[in-house]
Amino acid sequence: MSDAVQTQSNSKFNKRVFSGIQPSGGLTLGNYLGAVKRFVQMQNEDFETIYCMVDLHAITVWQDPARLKNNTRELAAFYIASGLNPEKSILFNQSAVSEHAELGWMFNCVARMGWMKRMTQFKDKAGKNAENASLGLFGYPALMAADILAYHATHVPVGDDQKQHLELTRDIAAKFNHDFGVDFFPMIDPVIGGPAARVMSLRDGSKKMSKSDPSDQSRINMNDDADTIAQKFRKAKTDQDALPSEESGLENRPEAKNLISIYAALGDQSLEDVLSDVGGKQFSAFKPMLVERAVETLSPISGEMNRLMLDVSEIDRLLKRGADKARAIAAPIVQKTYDIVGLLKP
Ligand code: AQP
Repeated sequence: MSDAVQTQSNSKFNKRVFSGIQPSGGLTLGNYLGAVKRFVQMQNEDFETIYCMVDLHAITVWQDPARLKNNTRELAAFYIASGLNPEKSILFNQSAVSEHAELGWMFNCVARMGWMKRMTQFKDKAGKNAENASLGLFGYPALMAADILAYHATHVPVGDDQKQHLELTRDIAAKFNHDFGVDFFPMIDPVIGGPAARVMSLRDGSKKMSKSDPSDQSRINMNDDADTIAQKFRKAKTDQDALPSEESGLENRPEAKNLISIYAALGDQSLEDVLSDVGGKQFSAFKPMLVERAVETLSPISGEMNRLMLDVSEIDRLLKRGADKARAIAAPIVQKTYDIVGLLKP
């Protein structure tokens, strides 16, 4: 679809942001820099913002039930501790608003098998055992499209790994609008970019930092203490050379690029600015600077998360209020979708 058509099609929609994170246990610096930091920025700009704990996505792989509940509350605490304000943003868990699952089903009937088969995340997550993966994991991107489009959201901030899923969301919206002859769902704008769009593993600069990586040394967890953060960065894989003064000098140096990118993102700097400061330094001099910046940012967040987790009934209360607000937006949109599709729903 051309940009002109896209703008015209979206002009009737309010500027509304939707995004989410799975409460599948363990939050990483990748989730913070790639997603939540941007969630906070957009909350403080000219957008209506809706942020979700996508628990229905989490159960596409096995979750221990008691832990899932705890992880959902912990993710809510992470959002709030990172700067999301429940008075400004709508914060809630996905399963509390049944419109997600309802629209997800309708989108299962719009999305094509061939589209789903091309999703690299399914291939990565299912691995060699795809026959044994859940049907939910395969259909995940259709539910993700429903999460976004149930709110007629226009902007979706995510890490780079979600780009393909957002393209599929646009495909689903376009096919739905075309098949039913309507201009009902917006063509979303992915909000991806900046130095931390893809934070890489500390052990292997070609792999994404991920909460499910078997090596805890590969990631900074949001609840790591200062000593652990220092020890992980000290041991992070690097090369022998000094840091370059220009971005072109980071080519074919994925580990160096990753550490510089993390440092830049933590300090809201561009790669260029950072390199003009640290170019020529050895890693032994740069890593302590990185540790200091990381601890300065992460320690207050993890301290506040721990404090919030002392009162889970307050978190539950906030989530319920968020779900009520979310439902008030999604319900009429999903009701109208039933009508467009021809389903009788009084
Ligand atoms: N390494 C990363 N760099 C940048 N952004 C990242 N995100 C995750 N990892 C990175 C972004 O965080 C948001 C929520 O991700 P998620 O937890 O719902 O799912 P995920 O992308 O599958 O994250 P993980 O850590 O890789 O989980 P597992 O290990 O369970 O698969 C998204 O916006 C994502 O881009």
